[in-house]
Amino acid sequence: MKKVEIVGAQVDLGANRRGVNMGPSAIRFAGLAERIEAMGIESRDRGDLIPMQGGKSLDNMRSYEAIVDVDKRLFEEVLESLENGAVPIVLGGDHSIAAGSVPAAAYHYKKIGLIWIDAHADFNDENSTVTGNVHGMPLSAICGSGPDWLVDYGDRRVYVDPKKAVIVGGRDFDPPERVRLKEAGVNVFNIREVDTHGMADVMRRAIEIASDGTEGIYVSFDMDSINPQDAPGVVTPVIGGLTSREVFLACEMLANTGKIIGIDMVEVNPILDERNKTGELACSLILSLLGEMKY
Ligand SMILES: [Mn+2]
Repeated sequence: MKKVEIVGAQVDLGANRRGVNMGPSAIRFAGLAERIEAMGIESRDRGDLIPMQGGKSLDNMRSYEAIVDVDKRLFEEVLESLENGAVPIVLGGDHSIAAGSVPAAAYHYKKIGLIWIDAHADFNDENSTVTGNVHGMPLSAICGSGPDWLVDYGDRRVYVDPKKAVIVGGRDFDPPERVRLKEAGVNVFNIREVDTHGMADVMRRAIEIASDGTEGIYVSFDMDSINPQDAPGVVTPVIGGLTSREVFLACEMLANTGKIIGIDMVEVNPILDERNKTGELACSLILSLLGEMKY
């Protein structure tokens, strides 16, 4: 990897707890740019996107107008980075921002693999959602299962083939999500697969699926995939998560493929964090995805 471009998305409207809009600062404070430069990778910071004030809301799609607006701007930022020949690194923000970043990569490369490391499936639409929180919908929208208004890029809309999308570390899916995931054909390696077969085996299979017939792999990393003891600063913590060593291994294996075309690092909530522990871990995982090796 020769060149990266960092963009922050200060979005916390997709979740029901505020504060995750400060995630980009927390990850930058952990020394992101300095450590990338130390690896000899050229980096440029494109700054942060800030959501509009107000905007329309519905019970089953909270703050949808502001979220769609910021995702449209993020789409353009990510697309420009890709056109510059860089790997975009998107700092969230809640996971609703992936509906801006991933479709830009799908439009640019046409056929992409997607690895979604997350405790949740984020595979609801406006009918199946219980909470109305848009951060529970992006993967579904990206894969063409709706809500379509979340990925409305006109003639530039390219869905990710759900058969090339892989969820790793899932452990808190809503019952309707399980049905919808199956119908769509998304690949799921839940936490039990990791327990039973180990992260190395799970990632080998996940990478195989996401690389097969694609131009590269987009990695969308939700920090709530990790055990709350290691990553307490997240919006929706779920006990019994991946260990920090397991996620480092996943990132190192992804780096080794040389196929990473874009990265989201989302759901870091500094208000709920302990001395920026989660921000620092998120920063180190990005470095790991870029190929940093300290042993
Ligand atoms: Mn998520």
